[in-house]
Amino acid sequence: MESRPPQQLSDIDWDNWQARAASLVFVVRDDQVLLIRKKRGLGAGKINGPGGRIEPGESVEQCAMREIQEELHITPTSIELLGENRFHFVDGYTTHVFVYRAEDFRGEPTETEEAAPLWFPLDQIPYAEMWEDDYLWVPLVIQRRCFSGRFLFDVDKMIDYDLAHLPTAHSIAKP
Ligand code: 8DG
Repeated sequence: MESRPPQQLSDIDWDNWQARAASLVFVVRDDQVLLIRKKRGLGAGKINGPGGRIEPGESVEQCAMREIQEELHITPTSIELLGENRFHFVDGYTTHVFVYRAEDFRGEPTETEEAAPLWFPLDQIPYAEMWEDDYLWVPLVIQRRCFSGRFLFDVDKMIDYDLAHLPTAHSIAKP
């Protein structure tokens, strides 16, 4: 049976929802955040944190470390899970993004075929050039608060969302 594309979050069967996991890492150091201009993949042209989709056999932390190494040639000294975001696109694409924060790293952020590094002062994060939902939860990453969000997108237009603040990240179930 062909079903109608979802128009709001409540049209989606969240109990049976499945998605490939992905990672995002926000490095926050000296009152600045390290972002990238993404050169290819989903969200190419936008500014985002480094990250990408999980590969078979790796944990979501390994995915986060691999993606930041591939995209910027740096290695965080440690990463802390703060949030999760479930993205559902009306065409049926889904992704479950685990959001990490890092305080420091080894290496020098370097432009690669995938990304160009950009530092921004914490009060000048370029939301107009980021995914439409980011202004809702990136401030929580900066404040080191935990969250869980769900977002419905039509291509790159956000058509519905909810966002819960969490007391800790313990309730976030990783794949
Ligand atoms: P590929 O090699 O398979 O082409 O790509 P990949 O590197 O594995 O994955 P990607 O397509 O680059 O992954 C998409 C990234 O975008 C991933 O880090 C999750 C992130 N992302 C979304 N939606 C949103 C969003 O609404 N806001 C933000 N900030 N990031 C998002 O998928």
